[in-house]
Amino acid sequence: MAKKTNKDSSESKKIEDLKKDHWEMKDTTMTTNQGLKVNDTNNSLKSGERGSTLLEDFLLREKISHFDHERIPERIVHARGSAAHGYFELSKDMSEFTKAGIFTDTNRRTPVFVRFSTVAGSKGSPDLARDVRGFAVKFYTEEGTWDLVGNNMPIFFIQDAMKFPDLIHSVKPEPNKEIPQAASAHDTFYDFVSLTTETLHNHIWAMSDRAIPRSLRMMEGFGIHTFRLINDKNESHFVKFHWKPKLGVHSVTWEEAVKINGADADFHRRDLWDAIEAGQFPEWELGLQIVPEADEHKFEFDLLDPTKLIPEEMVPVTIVGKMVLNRNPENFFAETEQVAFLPGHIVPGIDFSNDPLLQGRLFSYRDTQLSRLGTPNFHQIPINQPIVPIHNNQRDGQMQASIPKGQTAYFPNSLSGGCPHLAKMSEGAFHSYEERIDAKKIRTRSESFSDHFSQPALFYRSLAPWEQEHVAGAYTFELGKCMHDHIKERMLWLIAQIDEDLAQKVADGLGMKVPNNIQKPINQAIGADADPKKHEPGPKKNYLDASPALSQSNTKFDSIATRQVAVLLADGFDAKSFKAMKAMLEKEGAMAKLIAPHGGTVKDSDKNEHKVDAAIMTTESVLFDALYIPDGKTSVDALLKQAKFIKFVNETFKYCKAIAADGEGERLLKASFVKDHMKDKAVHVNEKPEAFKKSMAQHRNWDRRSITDSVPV
Ligand code: HDE
Repeated sequence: MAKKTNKDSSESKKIEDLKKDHWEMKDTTMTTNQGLKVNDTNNSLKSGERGSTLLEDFLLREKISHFDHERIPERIVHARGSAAHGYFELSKDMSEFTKAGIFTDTNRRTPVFVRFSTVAGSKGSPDLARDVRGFAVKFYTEEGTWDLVGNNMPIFFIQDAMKFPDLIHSVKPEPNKEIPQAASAHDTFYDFVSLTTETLHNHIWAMSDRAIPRSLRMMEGFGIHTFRLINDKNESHFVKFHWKPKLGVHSVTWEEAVKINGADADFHRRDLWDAIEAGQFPEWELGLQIVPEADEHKFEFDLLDPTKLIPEEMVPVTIVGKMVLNRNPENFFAETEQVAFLPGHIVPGIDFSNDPLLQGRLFSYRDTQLSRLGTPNFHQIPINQPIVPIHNNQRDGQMQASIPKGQTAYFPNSLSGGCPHLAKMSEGAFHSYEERIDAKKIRTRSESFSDHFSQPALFYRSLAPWEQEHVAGAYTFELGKCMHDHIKERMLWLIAQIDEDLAQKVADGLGMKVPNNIQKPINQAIGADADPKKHEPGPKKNYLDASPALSQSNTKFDSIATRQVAVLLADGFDAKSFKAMKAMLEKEGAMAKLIAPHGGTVKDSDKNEHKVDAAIMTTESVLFDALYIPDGKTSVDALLKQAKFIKFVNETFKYCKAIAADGEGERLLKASFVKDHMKDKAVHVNEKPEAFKKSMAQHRNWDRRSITDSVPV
């Protein structure tokens, strides 16, 4: 049993640990890396005022040479990321299932560092790519570091680690022309997907709104694989990990995503940073789905197959604690770039399952850090150091940053009194779960992994009509970007195995027919001598009509906290109506952002000055959640003079967001597409701020979507 700890001191342990490595600019004098004081960092040493630069100039050489080596290789996947510090706090003692201190000690706050990422794009790619999001959590526990390296979707594209390079090579830019960047909409990806039917479940999730989150703070996270929990009697239960965001799961539309990428390529990164700086700390609950070992074979799918989820309606998610992110990193490179997550970092009480994807990951992550960070000593980088001391006989290597003392570096020894000595399990040592194994050594895929259509169909059936339309739109867009008809036909045939109506909609959009006697794209994830019939995905099964937990229409709609409201105004806007709206927004934790014809300040009707957050030419409506136009004749007259304000209104309406106007503000609505839709339930003219709040909390008014195609923006 882990020792009980004090909440506040345990939370700050990693922060204190990192402080040892901080340094400040304040009150410092410039020096070289050797501590020599520098008196000119602007001019190189020359032979005469206009003469050649001297090789002797060690100040120039040190500065330029360091700069020359400032970059390290970007991550081969998940290169684009943003991270934050915080803590995890347990609310429910889970010692019945696990001996892990993090799940048994409700007095503890475990420090965490969390990195979110897109998968396919390069480090500088835009945030709103249609992609899976990485959701990697490093828990600095009292028993050593535990990394839960997950994604924002509960399943993965492939079943065996052996396929990972193929998957990633197919989605990355095509190797001859290095196009397209951060996009799956191209031939090689669909060539691979259509020949590898196990990808279809994760693929349909990637076509859903989950792949274009409104915010990193508004997405779920999943450990994906089935893991094990081990209690102090050494009993094992299977477990899946779920992160549930406090603000609910919300997304933008694809058209918005495309525009956001142009207007603010750092949209998600900025949103995470700003929320934390504003004290609006992102928060998730951690839930566990626990399955007793005895129930392993009770499901229609294999628990070891990472392309399958366990519907929450079949095994409920037990909430055991919460995670809060309350501090931005001090330095992007030192922390966010150099952090190294390894699924192989576990602690006593948690263990692996035989999921063949997880097993391969246990190798890959350490391997990749060796070339990315350049040394086996990457655990010594401050962000990667555990909060507990390390003692072993590993020595040397590039960038050894500690100075191990003493004569010995081997075990057993007597010269150092046998130290570091071994720990017993009763002292908290790790001991692998003693799983019984009696099997042939064999290179194959289990036949229990062969059902590839049932869960994509369950997912699609569980979505609300507006979500289904977005999925159809996404397939149509992506396949529309492919050049080869035979690839599109194979995809249409496969989509029809998931849902015929969906396939028909996509085919209509592509101007093609759903093929019915195509040569079946047999599952090719088998060896050359294997019997394809044994691995062919059978027709979809229906073991659950719908799983409401999969639909974003069943998420939380109870808050407008952290939502960004564009307030369109100019000099002379009405102080009273603005004040009432602003008071409501502030009370609810939403942000009013003033957008005016120019930067600087604007004056209200009482001659008070207000700081403008953005001049209209520097911003776009897609960066906001809702729109408000206060009363005031001169203000609205000024807005009407710039067509971009009308575009702003049209676009806000098109993407189904809430709109409010007071008094003269109505004139701007009447000058826009909204004029014929003033009765829309999320358009509020001269109503109480509370009404606007209710519409905003709904995230979008999807009832509007039948008319939005005709909005001309
Ligand atoms: Fe990863 N993955 N992955 N992955 N992955 C990496 O490790 C890999 C997989 C995930 O913010 C790499 O440090 C293989 C599943 C995240 O730093 C690399 C396989 C899941 C991150 C790697 C998978 C993930 C990575 C690249 C198939 C969700 C970013 C850089 C067996 C459960 C972590 C790095 C961060 C990063 C390999 C599949 C999540 C190359 C071989 C499934 C969130 O090691």
